[in-house]
Amino acid sequence: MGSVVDDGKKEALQEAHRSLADLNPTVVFVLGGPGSGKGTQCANIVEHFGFTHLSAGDLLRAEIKSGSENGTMISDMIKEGKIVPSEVTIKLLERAMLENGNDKFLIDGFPRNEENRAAFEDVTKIGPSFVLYFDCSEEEMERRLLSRNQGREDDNIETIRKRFKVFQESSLPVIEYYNSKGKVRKIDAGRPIEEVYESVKAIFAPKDEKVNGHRHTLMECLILFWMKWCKN
Ligand code: UP5
Ligand code: MG
Repeated sequence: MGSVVDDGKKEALQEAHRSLADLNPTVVFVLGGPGSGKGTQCANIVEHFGFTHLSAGDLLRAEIKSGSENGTMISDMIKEGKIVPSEVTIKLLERAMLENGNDKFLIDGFPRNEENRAAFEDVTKIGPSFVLYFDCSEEEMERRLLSRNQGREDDNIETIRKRFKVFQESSLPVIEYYNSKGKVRKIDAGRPIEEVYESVKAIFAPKDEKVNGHRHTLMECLILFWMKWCKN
């Protein structure tokens, strides 16, 4: 039998899962190797398309700073480039989504392995609308990370190499999984920031504004059909 505190925690968690399922938000997973530009491009998308950006890495770093009971474990894992247990990350993502109240989220840097992916879908009952995948060479990503200078503990050459290995071995299979479901939108992220964003924009822009500047709306099609019909 669990303690009263444990039972209380369990109930609160179940309540969070239910509320999130009721909210049924639109979710886009933003994936790509370390330094591929996920955070940079998410900031652009937020500005123009009304999404809320949730970086799983930022949430974990905030959890360390808050002095939570999991802080030391998270910090040790990030220093080693390892993937923090799904339970911890999903709880942080759920809480951030519920507190925010928007119904459109960019989830950046998650899911990072098959277990993350399956657990998120199982717990939240939410699947992504699509997956934005920033494809970039390791050489370019390494250059970017080593010149970032934001004091991140994992931006040293030893940890960067470990992060690359984990991305290859654990995260790429997640992208392949979603690719097999036709959900991946792959972007060449090795180009300058503005060029990458042009490709990103084309994916998020409403279909009516896409394709050589003009595509007829349903109403325009009906009017054109009616005019043609009247002529005949
Ligand atoms: N930059 C960006 N785009 C550029 C461009 N096109 N041309 C030139 N420069 C460009 O960009 C990195 C740097 O490159 C910046 O200086 C930027 O100006 C420049 P950024 O947008 O920050 O890239 P991003 O892909 O977000 O890189 P980041 O380092 O954040 O990626 P990671 O996936 O490694 O980091 P994250 O914070 O997601 O995770 C860190 C760790 O947390 C993981 O290794 C893991 O240990 C842990 N974690 C989990 O365990 N579980 C999770 O679910 C998430 C994280
Ligand atoms: Mg980032």
